[in-house]
Amino acid sequence: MKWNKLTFGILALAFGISYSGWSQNYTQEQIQSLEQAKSDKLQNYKPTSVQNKNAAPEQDCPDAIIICQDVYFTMQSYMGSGNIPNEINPAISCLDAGEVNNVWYIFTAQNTGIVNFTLTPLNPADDYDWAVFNVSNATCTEIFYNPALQVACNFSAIPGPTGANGATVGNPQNSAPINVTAGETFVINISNFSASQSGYTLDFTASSVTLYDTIPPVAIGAEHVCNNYGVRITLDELVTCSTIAPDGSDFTAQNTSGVIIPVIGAVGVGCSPTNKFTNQIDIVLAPQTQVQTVTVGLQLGTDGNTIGDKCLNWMEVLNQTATIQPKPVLNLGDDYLLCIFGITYPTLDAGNEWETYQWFQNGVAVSGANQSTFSTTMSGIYSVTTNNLQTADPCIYSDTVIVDVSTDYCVDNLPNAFSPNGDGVNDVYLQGADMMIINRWGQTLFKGTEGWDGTHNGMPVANGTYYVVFSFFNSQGQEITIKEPVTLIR
Ligand SMILES: [Ca+2]
Ligand SMILES: [Ca+2]
Ligand SMILES: [Ca+2]
Ligand SMILES: [Ca+2]
Repeated sequence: MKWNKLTFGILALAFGISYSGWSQNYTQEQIQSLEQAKSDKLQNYKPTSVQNKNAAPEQDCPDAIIICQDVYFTMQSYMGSGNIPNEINPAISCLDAGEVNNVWYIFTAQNTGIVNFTLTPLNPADDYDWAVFNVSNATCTEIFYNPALQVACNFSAIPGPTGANGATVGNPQNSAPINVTAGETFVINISNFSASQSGYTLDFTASSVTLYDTIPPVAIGAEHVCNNYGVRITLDELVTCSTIAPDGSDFTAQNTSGVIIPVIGAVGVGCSPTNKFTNQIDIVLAPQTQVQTVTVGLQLGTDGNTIGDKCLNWMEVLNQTATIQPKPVLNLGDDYLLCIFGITYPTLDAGNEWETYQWFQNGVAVSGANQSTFSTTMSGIYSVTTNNLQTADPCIYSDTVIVDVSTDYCVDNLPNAFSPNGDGVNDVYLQGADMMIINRWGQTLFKGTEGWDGTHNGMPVANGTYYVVFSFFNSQGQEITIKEPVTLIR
């Protein structure tokens, strides 16, 4: 039912509603005048929704205030429509102005019964409106498109208390209480059409159902986890990611011999800036080299709490056991920092105990490089990804090594002279180095790795200054050319 001037007038005519006894003692004429004034004002609201810069997160349905108590009181009401300014569609909601100076609440009925609430403005002259949407099987986004989600709504212009409280006789600003089934989830949009900054009280105490959780979370399982090496616990409900201390200090671990195993971190599985709740936590342990049965326990974390559910009911006990596997070690060794003179590129070795291999060069998978070793042919950043699928706990491991080439890595200076006179001393220049020899006019006299014997096309070249040129790629993929003088003296 959409309480606007027209429907109110029709109902008043049809049922001969008496207006005496209304909370604010408005006459029928005053009510009709108020509804008309709101209807007129509405014209100026379109387009109604305004995005405000410093919006509170709860002004958007996905970050609705989770109802965890019976009464909410705020001294200041909300302005604007949040960061998502158009969540309510005036065409399908009774909220004809869409989102206006609004805030969202969310609750899940803990049992079946009736939700009864009243919103009382601090300023009795304020006109608040509201709508309730069933999002048990819908996302916030669907509210805009699916009219079936709205289960109750009130847009009356009559100021003062409003709600789903059953005070409906002659009171267009009130609606019938809402029947809910255990487990159903609803969002409530509270909108201050008056745009005052005065706050309100939102009171659910007359409800016959509990709108919020009062029971601490309980762990219902634990297993070894590989990627965040340690123990993954599963909880009986969603917990708040921000109550999980990243340093793992909410948890303890010890093996069956009573040996304490250091907890070095904790990760909420799936937690992200947009996903604030999880029912699984990885308790990250210091790497172990033996199969062990580990019992994880709970303690007060460095964050000052344990683990809290959505209403911050705090976990009280944790006593879960899991058998953990040794943590495999994948190690490609130290970086290879190669002198440009006489380069021998390394063969990288991941070890042969893994199930599969994939080698990467500068972040790009090398096609067909699926063996335990990989022969590099140039500078770069090399990595390998392996897994240990042969165990019961599949996990992916990777390691990275840098192969870099530079004059910086050369112990000795480049020889700057040689004497190819056949005396067996210093007759060949830089044997083994991949280089080019040019003369002062840029003509190439030699190219190769076998060293230069001071000839060109089989003929000895004259004494004098020549240049050795090295060309290579560094680990950043940049082509580097180095040209140094060499004096030939026979
Ligand atoms: Ca919004
Ligand atoms: Ca109202
Ligand atoms: Ca709970
Ligand atoms: Ca904590």
